[in-house]
Amino acid sequence: MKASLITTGIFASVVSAHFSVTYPYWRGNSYPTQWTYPCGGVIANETTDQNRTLWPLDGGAIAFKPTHDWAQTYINMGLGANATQLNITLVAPFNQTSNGTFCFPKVTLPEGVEPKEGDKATIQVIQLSTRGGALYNCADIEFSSKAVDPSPEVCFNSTGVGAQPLDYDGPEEIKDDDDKDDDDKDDESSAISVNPNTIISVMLGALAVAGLMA
Ligand SMILES: [Cu+2]
Repeated sequence: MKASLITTGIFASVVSAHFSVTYPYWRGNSYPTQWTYPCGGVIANETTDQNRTLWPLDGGAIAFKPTHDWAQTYINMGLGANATQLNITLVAPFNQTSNGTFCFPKVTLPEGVEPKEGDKATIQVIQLSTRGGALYNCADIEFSSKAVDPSPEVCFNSTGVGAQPLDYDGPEEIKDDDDKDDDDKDDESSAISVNPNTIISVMLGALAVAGLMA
């Protein structure tokens, strides 16, 4: 009896956790099957295509709502109307901390990715949670010059949420480091500043401002 109660408790916490993608609006509710690669078990079809969002040609906002205290987070993209290869990194991996709404106001496209008006793509958000479970969500987009930025009610960063880049600086960047710099705090800030994805720095800056205001 005790065992079954514990099992029920675990099951309930798994179902109530997970995350949603609020902008671009996700392909569909994936909560029951969110661990299924590549899009949380939500298969693209005519109905889910109604959730496709117009997104700027040079990149746009991405917002999601995690419910785990922390999760390693990856944001990728695949090109095409029904992309199965989601192998373009949009945001360098980071550790999401605390809960609420996360928003990257402007995720730019990597060099060489130059979509044309009307091209379609899928954005994939992956979260690796506390126990190692991988959770997936997709949001389908159409690149368009008519895309409108989400409202501040949709794209914002909740008080207390954070994003710490998962850095691997690599040999080249270690060479660039100042060897005389022994201060831990300085090391931390330089790790953020050398991260190739400035979006995260921008986000951290925004969060710092939000923290000062709170
Ligand atoms: Cu969960």
